[in-house]
Amino acid sequence: MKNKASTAVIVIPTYNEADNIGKMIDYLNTKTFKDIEEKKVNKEDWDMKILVVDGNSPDGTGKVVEEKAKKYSNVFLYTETSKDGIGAAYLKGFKYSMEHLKADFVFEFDGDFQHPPETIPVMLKAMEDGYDYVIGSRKVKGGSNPKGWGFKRVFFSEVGGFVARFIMFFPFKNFFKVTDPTTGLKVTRVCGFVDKLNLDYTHLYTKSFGYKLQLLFETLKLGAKFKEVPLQFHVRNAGESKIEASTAKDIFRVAILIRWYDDFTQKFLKFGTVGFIGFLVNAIFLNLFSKFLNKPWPWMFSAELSIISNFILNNTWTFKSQKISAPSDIAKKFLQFNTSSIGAIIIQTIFGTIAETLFGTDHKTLYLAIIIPFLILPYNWFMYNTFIWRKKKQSK
Ligand SMILES: Nc1nc2c(ncn2[C@@H]2O[C@H](COP(=O)(O)OP(=O)(O)OP(=O)(O)O)[C@@H](O)[C@H]2O)c(=O)[nH]1
Ligand SMILES: [Mg+2]
Repeated sequence: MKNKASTAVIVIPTYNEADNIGKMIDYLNTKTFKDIEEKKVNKEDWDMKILVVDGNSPDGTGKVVEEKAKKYSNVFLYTETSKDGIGAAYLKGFKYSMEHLKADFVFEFDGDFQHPPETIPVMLKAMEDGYDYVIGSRKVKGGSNPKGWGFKRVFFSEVGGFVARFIMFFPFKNFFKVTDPTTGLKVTRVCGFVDKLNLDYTHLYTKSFGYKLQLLFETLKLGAKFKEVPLQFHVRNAGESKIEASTAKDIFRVAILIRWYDDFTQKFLKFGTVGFIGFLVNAIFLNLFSKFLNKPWPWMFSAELSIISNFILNNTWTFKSQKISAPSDIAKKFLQFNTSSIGAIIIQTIFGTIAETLFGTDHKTLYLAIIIPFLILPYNWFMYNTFIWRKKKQSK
């Protein structure tokens, strides 16, 4: 039995692209989609559609698309009231593709011939292989920047891309996997990914080009199986560039906002702050108890007090989303927390006592300042995330 063909919608935002869009629609339909049909690169059947999201261009782009829609039944036009930013245009396009065009996959694609149409079948092939999110990268082998780009544009693209990558992902695995975060050529699986994204464009940090970073980050966060294919990026065929002068600044701002507001970052920063408060509690009581108790007791008791402080602050702040509030649960969790913290108390008491024995009792706070970040913090982060405030597994 033949499998049902999947639908892929090539979403093309346009603003004053009258000299390009007609040629692009013809090219896609007569050449690219024919190649796909003839399975030059692909194995499966594809139902290919084109959706142009036009920012009500004054140059008649919409008219050109309307004419083409009469000629080809797979061409659709969505006209915005006015130019609203490329990010907003894409989200409107995604929504329309899902609601009206039965999209299984959506492409982000430029209509000015900067993205070679020949890359489309290659990207679909990756989707056939089970990927959820495939982007065209100028940085992998076989990919390239346009020959005609001046130094300034290359510089901004290279440095901007790297800085964005660094801010958003370093030091985690996506930093190494995503080589070209500002690329414009992408395809995303709808089921489980586009349909899980927030497509209300008012949630974007920017409606302009920087939305690329936000969508990239959010899609990867959904656990998309991701791949890059080489992109030979060209200079535009005709018409004027719409790249805004503020793009570089905007990309930088968006990358920072994405990283800052990410749950993990917030949790980590709060964890650090709570840890620091815990350290202060620990240090104050270590010194206080040392006035009337002999080692190892001050180490042990002050550690216990910092553990109580950490539990309260982490439960009400750092891990608020997984907060435990019923009194019996709190008691249970606190006991569990304390049990898992016994390791921390033991580590601290042993190393503190050893340090005092070897180097004298004058520098207790210094010993503590070394023991906590290097031994206790990694131990706690692991224990908290693995046992205490472990996220419940979400069923897919
Ligand atoms: N609907 C809509 N389309 C836009 C908007 N801004 C840009 N576009 C289109 O989106 C495509 C990609 O835009 P950009 O990559 O930002 O800029 P560009 O004009 O292609 O820049 P060059 O690389 O110099 O060609 C272009 O073909 C534009 O016509 C917008 O606000 N609304
Ligand atoms: Mg362009």
